[in-house]
Amino acid sequence: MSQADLDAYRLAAIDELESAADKSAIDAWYRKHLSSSGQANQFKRQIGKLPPEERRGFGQAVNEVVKNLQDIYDNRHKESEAAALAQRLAGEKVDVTLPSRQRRRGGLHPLTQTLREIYQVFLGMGFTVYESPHVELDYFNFEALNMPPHHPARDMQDTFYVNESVLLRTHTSAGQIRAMQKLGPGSVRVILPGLCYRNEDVTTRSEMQFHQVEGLLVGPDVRMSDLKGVLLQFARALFGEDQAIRLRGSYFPFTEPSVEVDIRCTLCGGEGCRMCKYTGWLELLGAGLVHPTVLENGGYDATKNRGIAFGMGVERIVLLRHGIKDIRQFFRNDSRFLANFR
Ligand code: FA5
Repeated sequence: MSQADLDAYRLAAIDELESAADKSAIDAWYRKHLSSSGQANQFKRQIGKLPPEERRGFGQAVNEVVKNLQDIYDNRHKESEAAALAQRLAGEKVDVTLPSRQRRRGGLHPLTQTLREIYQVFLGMGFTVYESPHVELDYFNFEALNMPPHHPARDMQDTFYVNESVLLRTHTSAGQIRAMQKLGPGSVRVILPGLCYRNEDVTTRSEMQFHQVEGLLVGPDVRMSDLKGVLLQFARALFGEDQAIRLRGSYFPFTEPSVEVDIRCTLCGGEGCRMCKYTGWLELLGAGLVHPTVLENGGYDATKNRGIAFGMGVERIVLLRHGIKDIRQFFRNDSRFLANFR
């Protein structure tokens, strides 16, 4: 092993390092030459085999070669790290002058907005929300509500039947008996919201599917004045503090007495206009004292308990609140219509 071999090795190793194209080639070069089992270290092992007078000079020469290669490697390694970083940053370049992309904001459907307000009003009066099935038994939708088979009042609600005993609920009153049976005497103060279905012609005021919110309050001391108080507070919360309501006698098989509840016309303030057909009043909902038969079907002793119940159509309320003329807009999903309510 001579000085000349050492020089030749050094130059070849430097050439090899310069032609290493990327980080992994540089790492491989390091393992081949400078690691403990690398070629440069093998020269050190040769030193002991030389005649004693040559050892020192050759040892120094080997050390210089190893140091020289290590320095060149360190530089090359730093360069390759810097190049990799520069390449990564180039890929992440952000053009801060680009105009931002327009985001299209969504919003709550007007029905959802009003439904949530209705929940808030009744939650504030101590009611809780009770949900009941859309696909319902004839028993809960009609029979338990004092409408046995062939009762003429069934014709008031054109019904989608699934089979003889199963139907799509025509009103949220179908949940009344379920709530009474589930919650037990003394604790029924619930609203029952949700979609109802009727096999009706679709017009500007009627849909085949629409939302109702039912209210039901049962207890030993419940009376008609509670109904009036709850509904007056509700009307004022939704339609303004100076709202008035009016109760008119009506008929539902599941309430006795039954009433229709009107609010003062929101357009003319009661003067009379086309919207209220010059009566000064707009129909809001149906209500009454729960019929004793219905209380008994719900598991209550009708001699000791009374109940108030009401049921409102949410679409009609939203029509009134926003002056919308056509109920069909709600399910058409026209974003131009919906954008008005963001
Ligand atoms: C009922 O459904 C009774 N269950 C309400 C009730 C509950 C009375 C508790 C007494 C005690 P009615 O069929 O009138 O009643 O419907 C109530 C409301 O639902 C209507 O005032 C109306 O706002 C809404 N509604 C009824 N049919 C439709 C329809 N096809 N499209 C949109 N809304 C409707």
